[in-house]
Amino acid sequence: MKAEVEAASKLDRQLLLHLYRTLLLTRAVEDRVISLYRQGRIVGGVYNEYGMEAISVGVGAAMGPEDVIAPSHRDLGAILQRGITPREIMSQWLGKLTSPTRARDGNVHIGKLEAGVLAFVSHMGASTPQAVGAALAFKLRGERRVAVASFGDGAANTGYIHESMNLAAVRRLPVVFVCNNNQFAYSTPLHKQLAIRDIADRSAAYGFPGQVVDGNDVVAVYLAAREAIERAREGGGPSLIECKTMRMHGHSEADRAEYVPKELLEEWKGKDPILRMAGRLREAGHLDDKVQAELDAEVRAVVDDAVDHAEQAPAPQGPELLDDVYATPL
Ligand SMILES: Cc1ncc(C[n+]2csc(CCOP(=O)(O)OP(=O)(O)O)c2C)c(N)n1
Repeated sequence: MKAEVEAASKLDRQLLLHLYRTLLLTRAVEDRVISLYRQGRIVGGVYNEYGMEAISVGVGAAMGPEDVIAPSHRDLGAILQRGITPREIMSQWLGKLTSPTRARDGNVHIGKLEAGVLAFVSHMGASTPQAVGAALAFKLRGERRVAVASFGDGAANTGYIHESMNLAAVRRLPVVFVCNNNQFAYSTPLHKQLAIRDIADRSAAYGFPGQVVDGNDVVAVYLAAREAIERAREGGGPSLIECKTMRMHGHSEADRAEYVPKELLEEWKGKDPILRMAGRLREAGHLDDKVQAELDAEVRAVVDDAVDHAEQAPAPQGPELLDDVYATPL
């Protein structure tokens, strides 16, 4: 805890409270999505980053306004900070026309180019070449922009990601690879998918820096991401950040995850990123009961508003299905 407080003291109160509020908002949005799903109001699978929020929140906060992210299915904290609103997120889950995909999907396949969010590709690993492609374009155009590629420990073992890392290294591209290592790829535990301890070690084989970060410590993630993003922006090339964490829910909300040892979940419950950040903020004198109550009320109001908005938003009628599928003939 002492080291955490010291690291946090390097950041100003406003930024620390922004990180904390975004952690709270991310969890509140996802809690509501889960309850809507359990009420049968969401069709399809529900995936979330419960207990892993520090990764997407820390990375999202470190990105610049012109940067882009190719997110994974557990990156809501970053997506919210790119300016995709809770209203749009709820519209997406409820399959409404006000969602970024305009009701073409009621799931995590969210993307909005204007916000720098490349649409999530369902095939594990396949989003990463998109980030590398964006980074190549930034470099060729001489733009000081950075692409972030975010993926899980399972996706890390796909060919896509190896090829992406190699190309990024050879061309010294402004891309930051962020791996959320939550110890399971669906039901496959780490020891059945990796023969090494740290995925971060692979970066040395490609020729760029890699580091392991405590993925439940939002300040540690933020500081590592900020350093990597700035290095990339200054022409220093790619890097890999492996954030160690634990998937606290099932792979999706339909998965009871009975294959995960109960003791492991108990152990990680004590490392909850929101409770940890709250403790640190209180210790530094930035948070008390009053500020906490204000934040809770504000976040609840934002989520209530998002659900009301999405419920009242128009649903697709059918003809919209062909919008954006065919080019308009000249
Ligand atoms: C190529 C491919 N194989 C399998 C799947 C089905 N699938 C979706 S998510 C997932 C687990 C991914 O694990 P990981 O990359 O560690 O991410 P996590 O879900 O743990 O965040 C699987 C097997 C898929 N979408 N794409």
